Amino acid sequence: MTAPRTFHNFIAGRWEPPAAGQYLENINPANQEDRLGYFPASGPEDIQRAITAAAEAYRSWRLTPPPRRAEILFAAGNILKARKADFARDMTREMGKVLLEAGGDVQEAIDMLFFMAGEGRRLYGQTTTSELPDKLCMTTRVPLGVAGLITPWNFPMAIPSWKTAPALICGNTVVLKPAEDAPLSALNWAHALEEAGLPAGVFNLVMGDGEHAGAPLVRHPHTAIVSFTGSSEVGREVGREAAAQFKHCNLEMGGKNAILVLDDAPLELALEGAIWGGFGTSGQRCTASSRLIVAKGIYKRFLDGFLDQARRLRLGDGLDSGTQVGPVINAAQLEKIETYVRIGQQEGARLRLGGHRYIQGACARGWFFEPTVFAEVSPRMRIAQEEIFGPVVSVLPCEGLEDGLEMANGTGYGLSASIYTQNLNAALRAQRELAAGIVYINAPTIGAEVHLPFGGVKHSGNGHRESGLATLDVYSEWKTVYVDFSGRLQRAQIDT
Ligand code: UN1
Repeated sequence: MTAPRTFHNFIAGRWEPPAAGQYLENINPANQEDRLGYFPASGPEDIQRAITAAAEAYRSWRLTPPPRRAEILFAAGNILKARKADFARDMTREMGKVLLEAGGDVQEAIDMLFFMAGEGRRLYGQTTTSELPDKLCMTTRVPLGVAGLITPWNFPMAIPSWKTAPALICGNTVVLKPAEDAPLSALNWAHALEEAGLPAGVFNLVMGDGEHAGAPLVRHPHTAIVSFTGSSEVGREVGREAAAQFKHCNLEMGGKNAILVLDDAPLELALEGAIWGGFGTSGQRCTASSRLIVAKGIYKRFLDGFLDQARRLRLGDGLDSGTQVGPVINAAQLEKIETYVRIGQQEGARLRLGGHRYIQGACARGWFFEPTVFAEVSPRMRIAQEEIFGPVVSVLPCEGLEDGLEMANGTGYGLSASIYTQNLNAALRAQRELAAGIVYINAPTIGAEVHLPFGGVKHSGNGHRESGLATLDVYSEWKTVYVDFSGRLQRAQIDT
């Protein structure tokens, strides 16, 4: 174990201490004795400096040809590839997910860099005809200015990459405020961009909490776009503030994602998917499969199998190769999960597995919670409606496809959803009817790829998408250009 170090913000190409000299300690959630170091507890003054630097850098970055911007993103992708193992280790230490998944998180950032770098030579617009002679019409994407990005701790490199890479390729400059529970991965991300040769001020990193660093970033009149991933409650505040100033605003929020298992589902496949979707990242994904809606003909066999597999999951430090489920992020999250377990019991759901903190052996030094399964959950119960963000899965019996779809759609959220069936008609009906931004067929509710749109309906989002080409619409806007080479005044709609 290394001695705690002190880390700094990255502003205008320099690593700088926070103005007020305050720091937050970053602790390994699997072992509170393992302290990763002190990271800036920044405030409005630091945010102001970063926005000033980003606004200054924007003047030349916006005019840098996109293929040149792309070269830097490609270089950053190669740096991440070379350091993937180290960055994954840092990630597991700071937020707990098992090493294999942390490697996937870094990989997602690599994928995003390469995908968006490719866009540097596309960023296609439209060229079209005119209703008038000797006239050409076209559209181009233009950047917005300074992008304020606020990211969560559960995908601490992937989500910063989802926002940073498209913002940069479109020609914006960036101020990133990562979650205070996982600043080291954001710092590694910043190092990769710096080493890749990004000009000073194009990307700035300001660490700290939401209240003191995040809110000033959203409120500042010079952030032209704000992009936030986190809870729906905070998202609502961000959206309000952005709306008041007519800023572009991208919100990615919670989920209460359902897997629908029909009677004809391939049982082993469905079980494997439900375990991975429910307990991967200790259930701390916005796409976690937190509800299993199971048709009555398969309910008993499915539940028995699920309990059996969940019981055998190995908890521990994510750095140990045998570990399948790591800790949860912090003590507050542990308490929140405990509260929901009590709520579920009071509501009359049957607690069939887990329900307690896990304090065996070395796990006593961390924030672990047993994989927890509630059965006979009914759709209106709070444990079937509210996002818990922990290793807690609710199993709901249903009659079949129609009933199951109604239950799946019966929450305020709509991020991802899934169905297991071998019936083609049922699968295709489900993909149409499921009220979710992402639908999986014969796979769990997690596993999105960077070249496809990611985001949800209802309280899970605000109509935008991250990833895929759709994200370009968040970080640019269209300019429509009419070129009249007739040499005379031509009046649209009139001179026909
Ligand atoms: C999240 O659920 O918080 O789809 C993000 C996935 C990942 C991203 C998940 N690629 O599982």
